[in-house]
Amino acid sequence: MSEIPLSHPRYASLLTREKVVLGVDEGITGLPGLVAQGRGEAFDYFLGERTTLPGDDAERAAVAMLLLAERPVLSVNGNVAALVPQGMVDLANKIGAPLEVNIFYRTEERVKNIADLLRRSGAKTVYGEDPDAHVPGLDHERAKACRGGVYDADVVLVPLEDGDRCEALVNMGKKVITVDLNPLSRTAKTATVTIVDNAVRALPNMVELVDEMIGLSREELEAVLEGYENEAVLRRSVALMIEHLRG
Ligand code: PTJ
Repeated sequence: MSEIPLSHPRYASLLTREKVVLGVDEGITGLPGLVAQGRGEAFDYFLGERTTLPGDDAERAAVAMLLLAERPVLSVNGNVAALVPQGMVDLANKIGAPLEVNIFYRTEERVKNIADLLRRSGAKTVYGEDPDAHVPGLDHERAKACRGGVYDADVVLVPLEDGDRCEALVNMGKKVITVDLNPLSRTAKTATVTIVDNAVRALPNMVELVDEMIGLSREELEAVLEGYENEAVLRRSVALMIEHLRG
C-alpha cells in the first residue's frame, strides 16, 4: 500500500480507496469495482462520512433480521472482500451463517481468490466456487448460486449489490439486506433493509450490535423489526445529505 500520512485530513477515505486498488492488484476486486468505489465515496461525502441515525437504525434492524433468520447467508463480492473481509467473517461466525462468493463480473479465478481470502480470515463455510443452482430471472453468469447458500437462504446480506439481482432475490421470497451509500439506487429501493452507510463502518458496527442484541428474546427482536420502515430510512438519509450539503 502506498504511504498515506496519518495526519492527512482525508486519511480514512484514502485508506479505503487504497484497499480497493490493492484488491484489484491481488485479483480480488474487478476493475469496475474502482468505479463503484468512486461513486460510493461521493455519496459518503454527502453523508458526512459518518454512521447516521437512520444508518444505525437500519443496522439494528438488519441484525435483528439476521438473528431471527432460519438460514441467513452473507454474500461477498470483490469490493466487499477488499474492504471488510474480517467484518464479514466475524459477522458470519457470530451468527452461525455461511458466506457465499457471488460476483457480478464473474471469473472463476476471482471467485477462488475471494473464497481463499475469506477462509484465511477464519470463515467456516464458504460457498460460491461450485454453483449448482440459478436465481430465476437473471442472465446466466450473474444468476449462479449455491444450494445450502444464497439459493436456500431466507435472509441474505448482499452489500454493494446490483439492482437486478437484489430484485431477483426479493422475487424468490427472500428478505434482502443491503449496504449501499446511494439511497437512490434501485438496490436501495428494492431491498427489505437498506443500510445507507459505508461498508467499512457498517460491518464492524453490526458485529458489535450482534454482541449487544444476541441476548434479546424473539419478541424483542421482532419489535425492532416492527418499528422499521425502509422507505422512511431512505428518505431520512436523503434529507441528511441535503442538510449536510446546505450546512
Ligand atoms: O465484484 P463484483 O464483480 O461482484 O462487482 C462488484 C461491484 C460493486 C463492482 C458491482 O456490484 C457493481 O457494479 O455495483 P454498482 O451497481 O456500481 O453498485 C454499487 C453501489 O454500492 C453503488 O450504489 C455505490 O454508491 C455503493 N458503494 C460503493 N462503495 C461503497 C458503497 N456502499 C457502501 N460502502 C461502500 N464502501
